[in-house]
This record gives sequence, C-alpha cells and structure tokens, in this order.
Amino acid sequence: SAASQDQKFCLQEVLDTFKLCLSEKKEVYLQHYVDGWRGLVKLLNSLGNVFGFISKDAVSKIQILVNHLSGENGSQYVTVQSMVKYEMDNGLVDLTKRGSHPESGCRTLLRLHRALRWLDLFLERLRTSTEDDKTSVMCAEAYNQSLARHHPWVVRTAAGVAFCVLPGRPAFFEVMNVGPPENVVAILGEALPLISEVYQVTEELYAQNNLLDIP
Ligand code: 1Q0
Repeated sequence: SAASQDQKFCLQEVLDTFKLCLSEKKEVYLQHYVDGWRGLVKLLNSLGNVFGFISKDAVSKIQILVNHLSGENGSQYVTVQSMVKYEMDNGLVDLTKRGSHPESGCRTLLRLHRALRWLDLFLERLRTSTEDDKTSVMCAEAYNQSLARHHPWVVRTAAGVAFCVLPGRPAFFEVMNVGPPENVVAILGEALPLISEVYQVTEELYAQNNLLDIP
C-alpha cells in the first residue's frame, strides 16, 4: 500500500536528504537535517524492537527541533547557524549546567550531531567492508570512537547488547533497499563526503561558540 511504502526505508532517499542540508554558503538547513534523521529512524525501526530505546530518543529529539521550526520563532530556526545565533543572543541555552532550557535547539541538535559522527564512521566501515566482516563489530567500533564517551555506563551497555543483534552484512544491505551490494557501496561512496561535510560545518560552528559540551 502507499502507506507501507511510505514507511519503507530507502537509503538513496535518506542520503539525498543529507545532500540538501548544505546551502551554497555552507549553512545547514535544519528542516533537511531533521528529515535525514527521520529516514534513519525508519531504518532503525525496520531492524527490530531491540532498537526501540534508541529510536525513541532520536524521535523525541527530532520532535523538539520540529517544534522549534514550527513555533512562533520558527523563522530563527531555518539554519543551524541562525538557530545558534538566536538562542545564544537571547540566553536560551544552558551552557554549564542543566537549567531552565532543557530543550534548547542547540542542546538537542548537539546530541544528534554526535550521533552523526557515529553514523559517518559506521557507514565508512560498511562501505569498505568485505563479506565476512560483522556489522555488530563495525557498529561497536564506530560507537566506541564517537558516542560512547558521551554516554553513561548503562547506555553503553544497552547499546552493546543492541549491536549484537544487528543483522549480518547481507541482510543489512538488503534493508537499504537499493539493489545489490555494489549499489550500496556506490551510494555510500557518493553520500559519505556530504554527511562528513555537514558534520564538519556543524562541529566548527559549535566549537567557535563553545557549545560542544552543553550538558
Ligand atoms: C544500526 C544500529 C543503530 C545504533 C545507533 C548507535 C547509537 C546508540 C545510542 C544509544 C543511546 C540511545 C539512548 C538514549 C541516549 C541519550 O541519553 C543520549 C543523550 O541525550 P540526553 O538528552 O540524555 O542528553 N542521546 C543520544 O546520544 C542520541 C542518540 C541518537 C541515536 C540515533 C541513532 C539513529 C540510528 C539510525 C540507524 C542508522 C542505520 C545505519 C545505516 C543507515 C544508512 C544510511
């Protein structure tokens, strides 16, 4: 049906969305960023219920950003650059300890931004992997090099358990829904530089504004 088709994950579609993220002036469009994450969450959901705790958190963060975008100050949230400026100029970010702005756009996006680094590392491993490589190992290595340092022990443990039940490489490629493994590899090769660039631009912006440690 049209509805179930709509729910179906397509790698190409998600990566196209990330392509749209960067403006000519290298600003990051929040709407496309959020749409990219929505597509990823679809994939995660199609992998099984064990990933529910991860997808729930991602969905709630996506929703916070959507609420900012559609709120009365939505025009300030068109790009990540304008969001940072607006929230910083107006004292809307808790910079050193949690306070009255637990749902600031800056804080919320930082969580997804850190996860984007994991995605970048994981997909690069996937792209260069061979048939015998294990997705669970690639995923865990990417996680340990990125997100893990931001997560408490309980979360790291739960994540470790979830990685173990990831489908194998063939099934994983199948889920991506773009044909044979060669296609997956080609699409990843095309898209990864763009995802990396979105990550780098955001990282620099956050670094310049001392926002990389928002609690
Ligand atoms: C494929 C397996 C997916 C593995 C995802 C790795 C991330 C594990 C993270 C587990 C933590 C989730 C539980 C909540 C954590 C929060 O405490 C934490 C911090 O937020 P806060 O408010 O408590 O300070 N939240 C986060 O760190 C955000 C985590 C978001 C993770 C979103 C992952 C979306 C995954 C997409 C699957 C993509 C599959 C790859 C193939 C795609 C091909 C284009």
